[in-house]
Amino acid sequence: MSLQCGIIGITNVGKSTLFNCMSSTKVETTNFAFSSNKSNIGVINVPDNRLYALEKLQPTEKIIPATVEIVDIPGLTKGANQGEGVGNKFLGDIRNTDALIHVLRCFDDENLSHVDGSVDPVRDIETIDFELQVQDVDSVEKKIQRYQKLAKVGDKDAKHGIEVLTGLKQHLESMQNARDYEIKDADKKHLDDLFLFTSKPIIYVCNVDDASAVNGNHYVEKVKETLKDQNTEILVIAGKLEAEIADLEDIDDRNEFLADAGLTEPGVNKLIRGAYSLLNLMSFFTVGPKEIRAWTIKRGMTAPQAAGAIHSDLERGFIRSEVMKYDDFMQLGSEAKVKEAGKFHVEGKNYIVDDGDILHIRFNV
Ligand SMILES: Nc1nc2c(ncn2[C@@H]2O[C@H](COP(=O)(O)OP(=O)(O)OP(=O)(O)O)[C@@H](O)[C@H]2O)c(=O)[nH]1
Ligand SMILES: [Mg+2]
Repeated sequence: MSLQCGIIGITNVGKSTLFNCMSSTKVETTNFAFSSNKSNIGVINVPDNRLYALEKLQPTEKIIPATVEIVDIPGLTKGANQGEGVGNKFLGDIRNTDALIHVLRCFDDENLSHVDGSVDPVRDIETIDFELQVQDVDSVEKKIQRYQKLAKVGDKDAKHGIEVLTGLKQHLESMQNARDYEIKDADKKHLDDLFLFTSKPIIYVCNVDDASAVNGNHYVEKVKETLKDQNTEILVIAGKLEAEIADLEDIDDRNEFLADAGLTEPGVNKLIRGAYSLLNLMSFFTVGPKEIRAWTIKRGMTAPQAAGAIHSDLERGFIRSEVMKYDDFMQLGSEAKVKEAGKFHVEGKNYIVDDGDILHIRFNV
């Protein structure tokens, strides 16, 4: 399942720094604007404490977490839509992603200049949004033109499509994002093939100074105020601090460092889980003495489709799936106890898998 979440933002706001906290492949971070000149993909483990809790009940040889692909994309700048900075080239990389993490500089640092002269995350949101909205208006206009040709020869669906898209165009031109455009489900088909930038689900990350890791700062307050009516999540992460923590080899050192900063887990863990869920992904588990493993599926997938995530043979030859809920297993302590309590289920082809289900697939090929 290669869905990707892209990290976007102005140059020098800490995108690569955050990427490095998540990924074991490291990329260069520098003080220079536009230091990244290509996008980098990281296959990143999704932190899930349930795997370690399961291991306490079922000792195992190895634990294999789910993964998610995150792409570190070089910074955009004003005029990217006209080829300014390194911008244009990377709009294509953003287009290819399925969800976005928008990093905002919310820290002061005299030694690190901001390309637009001052630290102002609200202006930065507007700058990036504008670049993406301009692209989206362009896509929408092109589709309206195609519909106009069809409407001329009497296509009613196209006529209605023009109304929907014209509304969307006005919405974009008033500097709003497609994801906040209210639209009937039946009308979504007019937008679906456009892959608009501003309709991608998004998380904002306020990259703050160490002291603001827990409670944020005045920049974060402004960001929250600006985004209050938008359909999005906002995370506060102290990027530089987290990079130092991620560099520590020893787990006890890391925990001590985190505790000193007032954190119970790295902020990037929340970010990775957020990206996973933004992509509409979730995990089911297989549990045994050889391995305990989290498998990735899209929300709403059936048991045979989930079986297919393990191996295509399991989907093809699917007979049934034995299902235990994670919470039942943890509470009751063993498969036998789950059975005794009548909570062990045998499910067929139409079963929709839940996040955290422990599955055993029966198949025959
Ligand atoms: N003080 C401070 N500096 C930071 C923080 N996060 C990143 N930096 C510094 O900011 C500079 C730029 O960071 P990068 O991660 O390379 O920025 P980027 O957003 O990837 O930049 P481009 O790739 O050029 O778009 C580096 O010198 C980082 O050490 C932070 O939270 N606080
Ligand atoms: Mg970078």
